[in-house]
Amino acid sequence: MSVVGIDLGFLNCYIGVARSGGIETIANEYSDRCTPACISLGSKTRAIGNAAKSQIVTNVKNTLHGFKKLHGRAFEDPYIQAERAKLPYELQKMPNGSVGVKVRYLDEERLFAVEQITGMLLAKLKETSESALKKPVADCVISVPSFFTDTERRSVMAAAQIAGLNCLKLMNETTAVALAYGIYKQDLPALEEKPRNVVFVDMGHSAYQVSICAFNKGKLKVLATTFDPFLGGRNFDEALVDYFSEEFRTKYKLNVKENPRALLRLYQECEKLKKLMSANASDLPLNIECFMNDLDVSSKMNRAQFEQLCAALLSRVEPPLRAAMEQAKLQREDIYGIEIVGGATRIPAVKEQISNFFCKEISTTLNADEAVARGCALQCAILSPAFKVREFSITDVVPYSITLRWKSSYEEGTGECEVFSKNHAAPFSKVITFHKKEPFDLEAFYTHPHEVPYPDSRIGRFTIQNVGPQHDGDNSKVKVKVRVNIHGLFSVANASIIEKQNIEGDHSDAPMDTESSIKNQGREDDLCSDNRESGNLNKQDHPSLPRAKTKVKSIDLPIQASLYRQLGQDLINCYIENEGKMIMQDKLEKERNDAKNAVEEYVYDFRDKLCGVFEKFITEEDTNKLTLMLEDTENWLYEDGEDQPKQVYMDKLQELRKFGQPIQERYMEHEERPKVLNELGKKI
Ligand code: ATP
Ligand code: K
Ligand code: MG
Repeated sequence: MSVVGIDLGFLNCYIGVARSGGIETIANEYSDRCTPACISLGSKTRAIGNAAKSQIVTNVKNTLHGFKKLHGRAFEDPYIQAERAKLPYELQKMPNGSVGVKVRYLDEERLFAVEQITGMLLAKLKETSESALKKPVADCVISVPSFFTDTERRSVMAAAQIAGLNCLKLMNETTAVALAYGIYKQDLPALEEKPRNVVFVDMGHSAYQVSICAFNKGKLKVLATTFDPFLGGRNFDEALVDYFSEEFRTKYKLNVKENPRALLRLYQECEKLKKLMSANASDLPLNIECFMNDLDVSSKMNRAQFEQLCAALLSRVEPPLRAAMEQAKLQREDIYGIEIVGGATRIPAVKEQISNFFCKEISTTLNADEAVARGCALQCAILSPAFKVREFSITDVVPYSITLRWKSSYEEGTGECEVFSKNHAAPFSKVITFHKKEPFDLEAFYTHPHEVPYPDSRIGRFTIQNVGPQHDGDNSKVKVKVRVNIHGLFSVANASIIEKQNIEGDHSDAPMDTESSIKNQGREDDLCSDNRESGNLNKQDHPSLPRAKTKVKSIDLPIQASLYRQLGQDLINCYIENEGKMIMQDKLEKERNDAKNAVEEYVYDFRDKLCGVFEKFITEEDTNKLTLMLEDTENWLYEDGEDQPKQVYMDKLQELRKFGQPIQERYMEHEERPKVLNELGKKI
C-alpha cells in the first residue's frame, strides 16, 4: 500500500511520500521536486511536466497549462469564456457540455476532456512516485482548493481514476497545510484547555485561501475558510504584462497581445521580474531579445512601481482575512500565529498586508512550496492501515451552505431546508425524517448562489424510490441520511422506510435500528423534519427501542442519484483505456528513441577508439574503411535514418557491432593478459 500526497497546483505540483524515515517531498527525473502542471502534445509523443514547460513558447497551440480551474464547469461558464480568450491553446465544448481542449496529437486533431488532461498530469506524478518508492502506487491523497464545489471535486476525482490512482481523500489545500503544521507540534494545548488558533494563508498562482484552525493535542478543527478564488501570482504577472505591452506599443509600435508567442515570452519574463522584485527593491531590467519583428525590447521597473501598479490586487488581500476572523468569531488577540505558504506570499507587499491586518509578525516556518504535499502525504499515512503515524483527528468545514428542496410527483407543494450551514463540520452525516406516501425527489443546491464562485448552484437530484403508504393508508416514515463525505462531496447516502407493525406480545424480535447503522460512519445530528405533512415542528424523534407489541422494521430504499455534471463511468472507462494507450505510445516512442541514441553513441564511441585505444589492433586500411562506414551511418542518422522503427536501429547497431566486436575483443585480451599473468605470478 502506497502512502502518497499530491499537491495538484495550478502551476506547480509536488509529491509527498511516506518512507521509513518519515514524510519526504520527492524529486522527479530532472531532480526537481516541483513538476510543472504542463502537458505538451507532439506528433509522436507527449511531454509532461518539466519537458513540456520548455515547449510552451515553441509548441504554443499544443502545450497545455493553467487547466486546474477548467474542471467541472460548463463551456459557457463566464470564467471559462474569460480564460478561453487568454489561453494560447483552443478550448472546445465537450458533448456533455463541459470543457475540453482541441490539440494536434500524433498528427491528428484530438479533443481531450479536462479530466483527461489532469489525468495525464496525475499519471506522470504517479510514475514519479513509483520510481521513487520502487513499487506500484495507487492509494493517494490529492489536494484541491477549499472553494472547489462538488462538480469541480468530482471532476478531479475522475481525473485521478483516469490516472489509475485511488484517491483516498480530496483534501483542502489549507487543511493539508494545517496538518503539516500541527502533527509534529509537541506543545499543543491539552484537550480540556483553550485551543491554539492559527491562521493559514495560501496564495498560489491562481488563488488565495485563508483558513483558521483550532489545535489541541492530537486534533485540529477548521473554524472557517475564506478565499478569493481569482487572486494569485498570475494576476500580478498579468498586471506587469499589461503594463509592458502598453509601453512597447508606444515605444516600439508593437502589438504584443496579437502575437501569442511574444505574449507567452513576456509572461515568462514578467514572472521572473516579479520574483526578482521580491528580493530587490531597486530598479530591475526587463530585456527580451528578438522579441517581435526581430526587435529587442527593454524596460525596467522597481518594487515601489510594482506595488503601485498592483494596488487594486493588493487591496484584495485583506477582505478574506477579515471574513475568516468574523466567521470564526475570533479577535486578533485570540490568534496564536499566522502561517503563510504558496509562492505568491513571497511578494513583500502581500506579506505586509497580512501582517498589518493582524498587527503581528507572520511566520514562515512551513516550507511554502511543499507544505500542501506534505500535509496530503501525512493524511494518506493516517488513512492507510499499513502505516503507523501519530493519531491526529481532522475536522474540516463545508465551504458553502447546502439546501435540500423536495417535492413529490403526486402531491402538491414543495418544501426546503438548509441541511449544512457554511463552515459546518465535515465529514458529517445527518438524518432527516419525511412522512410520505409515494416516491419523492430531493434537489440539493448551494443555498446562496452569490457566495459560490460558480454560476450554477445545483449539486444534484436524488429520487427516493419505492415509497408507499403504510398498511392503514397513513404516511410512511422515511429516514434519509444526507452526508458530506471525506472528499467534501454531498450526497443522499441512504434512505429507509420505517414500518410499524403491531404484534401481540412479541419481545424477542429485535428491530433493525436505522441509527446504529449510521453511528460508525461519523457524527450525526437531528434536523428539521418535513413537517408540512406531519405537522410536527419538533426535532425528529429517533426510533427508540420498541415497546412491547410494536415491531419496527427498517427497509432500505433505492435512491436514484443524478449528480450535476457527473461523468458517466462508461466515459471514464473509455478515458482510462485511452490513457493506457497513450502511456504505451510514449513508452514505445521512448524505446525507439533510445534505440536510435544507442546507434549514435556507438558511432561516436567507435570513432574515438579507432584513433585511440584500438589503433594498435587494426590495420590502417581497415581503419579507413571503418571510418568511412561510421561516417555513412552518421549521415544516415540525419537523413533516411532520422525517423525509423526501433528494429531498424537495433539492426543497424548489430551490424556495427559485427565490425567493432572483434577489435574490442583483441583489445580486451591484450588489456587482460598482463593482469592475468600478474595474478598467476602472485599465486606462484
Ligand atoms: P495554486 O495554489 O493557485 O493552484 P500553485 O500551487 O501552482 O497554484 P505556487 O507554486 O504556490 O502556486 O505559487 C506559484 C506562484 O508564486 C507563481 O505566480 C510564482 O510566480 C509565484 N512566486 C514564486 N516565488 C515568488 C517570489 N519569490 N516572489 C513573488 N512571487 C513568487
Ligand atoms: K503548489
Ligand atoms: Mg497551491
